[in-house]
Amino acid sequence: MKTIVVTGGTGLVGNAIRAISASYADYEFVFLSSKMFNLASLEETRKMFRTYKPAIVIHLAACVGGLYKNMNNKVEMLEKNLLINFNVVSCAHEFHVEKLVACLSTCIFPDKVTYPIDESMLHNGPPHVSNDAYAYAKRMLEVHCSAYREQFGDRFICVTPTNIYGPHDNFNLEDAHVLPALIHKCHLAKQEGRDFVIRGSGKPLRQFIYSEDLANMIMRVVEKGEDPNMILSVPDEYSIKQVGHLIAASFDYEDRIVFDPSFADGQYKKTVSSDMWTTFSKEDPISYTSIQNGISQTVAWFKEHYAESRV
Ligand code: NAP
Ligand code: GFB
Repeated sequence: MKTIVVTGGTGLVGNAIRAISASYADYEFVFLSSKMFNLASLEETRKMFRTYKPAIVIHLAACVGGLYKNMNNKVEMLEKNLLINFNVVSCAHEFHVEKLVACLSTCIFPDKVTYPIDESMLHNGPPHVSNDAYAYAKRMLEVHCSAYREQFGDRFICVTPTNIYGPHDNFNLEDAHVLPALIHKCHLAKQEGRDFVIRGSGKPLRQFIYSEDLANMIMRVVEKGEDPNMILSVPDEYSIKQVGHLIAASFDYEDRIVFDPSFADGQYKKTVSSDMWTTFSKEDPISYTSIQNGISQTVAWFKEHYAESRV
């Protein structure tokens, strides 16, 4: 039986892979946390590879956050991610890993671009200024994987998800991505009978993928994918305002929804194409969870796990 090590196994995406792992009986899964091994340390990363000798690595571990965490912590977003990625990729080669699937993000594509964005456009210009530190660290991860592929023939490939949401997310009001942040805010507004405040204009557009759908897509790529990089997204795009109203509906919140333009909007949109995935999965396409369904499942999880979740 082959061992799959999932770095970042205790996060939003890691827990989604754990939730579906029982249906992949040919593999033994190991889900890592930073408390088990700090992958920003080369020594600890080597120790991890020596301990598990993985055949396959799904590399999710990263310093992650929403727009405001990215804008206010650029040094940490750059340095931690450069260190973690350098250690994992170089050790994957040193320990003869058969396949590495590393995770990028659609926010790393150029800001000035023709839409929809596709995989070939990755290095065609600077990313949006709000997350450039994180974006360049992720671009170097793609370059690093590509260098090992070209020089040694290693099967090191990348996937590029769009905005992800679901159970086990980070719901911290400052650091979270928009969807979990608004779920937390609406919960508090409902409890305390206050306005539900959405930051910015509410106009920007995003594509949101439910974590468990993404987990199934990543496992497909682990089993059958060989493309250097593949975007993993959903066709539909929603404004922040629309998402705010869907969340309010999930809480039966009927009071005032207000927008605070004193906060940044970030990138207006980063619309991506799913053509490569559609071709790759045409024999057995996956069905996506609707955003209404995904939000209500995430709200239900949040209410049940509020005490122990990241808030
Ligand atoms: P997350 O919920 O914040 O989880 C991050 C994971 O990385 C946790 O398991 C954490 O371990 C681990 N980690 C952080 N620093 C580490 C270190 N120094 N050493 C070892 N492990 C460390 O992140 P996520 O949202 O699941 O993101 C997973 C991947 O998807 C990331 O590569 C991210 O860039 C990418 N992505 C995310 C989104 C999104 O919307 N969330 C969108 C596109 C791409 P602890 O639990 O111990 O802290
Ligand atoms: O998910 P998010 O934080 O990041 O979404 P990005 C930001 C959008 O949501 C902006 C609006 O237009 C914000 O104005 N928004 C409204 C809020 N209220 C809130 C709130 O309370 N919290 C947050 N966070 N946003 C990220 C990148 O970009 O995309 C990351 O910075 C990562 O690196 C992630 O790649 C997937 O979608 O703008």
